[in-house]
Amino acid sequence: MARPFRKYQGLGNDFILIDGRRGDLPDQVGEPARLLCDRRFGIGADGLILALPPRQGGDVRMQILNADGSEAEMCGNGIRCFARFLADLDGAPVGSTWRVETPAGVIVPQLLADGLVTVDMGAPFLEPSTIPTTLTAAAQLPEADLEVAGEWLRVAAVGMGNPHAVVTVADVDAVPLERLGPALEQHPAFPARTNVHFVQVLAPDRLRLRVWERGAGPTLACGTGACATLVASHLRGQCERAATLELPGGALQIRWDDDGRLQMTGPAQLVFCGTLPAEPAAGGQAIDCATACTEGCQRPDDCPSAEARARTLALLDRFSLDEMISLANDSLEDRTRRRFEGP
Ligand code: ZDP
Repeated sequence: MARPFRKYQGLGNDFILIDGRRGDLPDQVGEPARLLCDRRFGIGADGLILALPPRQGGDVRMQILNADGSEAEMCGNGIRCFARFLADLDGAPVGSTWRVETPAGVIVPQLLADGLVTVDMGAPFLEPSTIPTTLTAAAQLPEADLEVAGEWLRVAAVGMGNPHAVVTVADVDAVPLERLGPALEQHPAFPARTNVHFVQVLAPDRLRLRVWERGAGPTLACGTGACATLVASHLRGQCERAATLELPGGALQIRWDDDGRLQMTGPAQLVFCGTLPAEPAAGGQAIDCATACTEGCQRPDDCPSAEARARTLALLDRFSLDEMISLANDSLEDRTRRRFEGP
C-alpha cells in the first residue's frame, strides 16, 4: 500500500516522519531507514521517525532511526518535529502537549506560538553505566583525557537517554571535525558509540557548538547534544544554568531547572509532504499481472491490480453492451474523424 510521509526540519536537522499510530507499520525498519535517509537514492534526511501506538499509558510512542539504520534512544530536534507533525495531522492548537514514550523515558513537548516547540527533556544521566561510558566521575561529571586520532582531548560524558561526549575548545571553527568526530564516536570509552560535541564558550549564557552525530555524521544541530553540552559546561564552571546554544543551523534555548530537568526551546518546520510507493511484492519484484497471472491471480490475498480490476468491473456493471459500443464510437478519435469526414 502506498504510504504518506512528511519531511520536517529543526535548525537544519532533518527528519522523515511517518504516522504508524494505527499499528500498521512493519517491524523491521533499519534497512528502509537507511535507504529513505540517503540523500541521493532516497528522500534524504538525518533520521527517520515513526509515530507508534503507546505501550505504557502515554499518548504516543516515538521510534527514531539514524541515517545509518541504527536506532537512537532519543532525539531533541526530532521530538520538536514530532510534536509539529502530530499537531499538523490532528489539528492540535498552540499549548497542546503530548506524553511521548521513548527508550529514554516519557518526554513531553509543548506547542508554542510562532512555530516554536518547548520540550521537557527530563534529567540528564551522569552515572557512567547509564550513559554508557567507561569514564568515571571525580565529582559529578564523568571526565577523562582520551587519545583521539592521535590527539589528547579532555572529554566529558553526559547521557540524555542517548550518549554524548563534550569537548571544550578555544575555537570551534578550527576543529577538524571530519577526523576527530568519527574517532571519538567509536572510541572504546563509549561502548554504544557516542554523539560528539565541540563547544566554545562565548559568554556565561552563550555557547557555540559543532556536532558530529552518532550514526549520521556532521549535522547542523542536535537537541539532546545541546542539553548535554549545557550540563557539561555548567558542571565545568563555564556557564550559567540557562544559555543560548548557537549551532550551525541556528540557536536553541536550554535551561537546566533547579528540579534537575532540562527545558529546550527551538523551531520545527514542515518542509514537504509526499507518498512512498507501494512496497514491491515478496521477493523484491513487483508482479506484472498481464503476463504473470494469465493462469489466475498469483496473490489473490493482496492483488496489486485489485483496485484497477474493481474499477473495470464496476464500469462493466454500469453499462449495457449497446451503451459501450456507442461510448467506443464516441471516442475522441472518432469525433475528430467525423468532423473532417462527415458521419
Ligand atoms: O543518539 C543518536 O544516535 C543521535 N544521532 C540521535 C539524534 C539526536 C538528534 N540530533 C537530537 O537533536 O537530539 C536528533
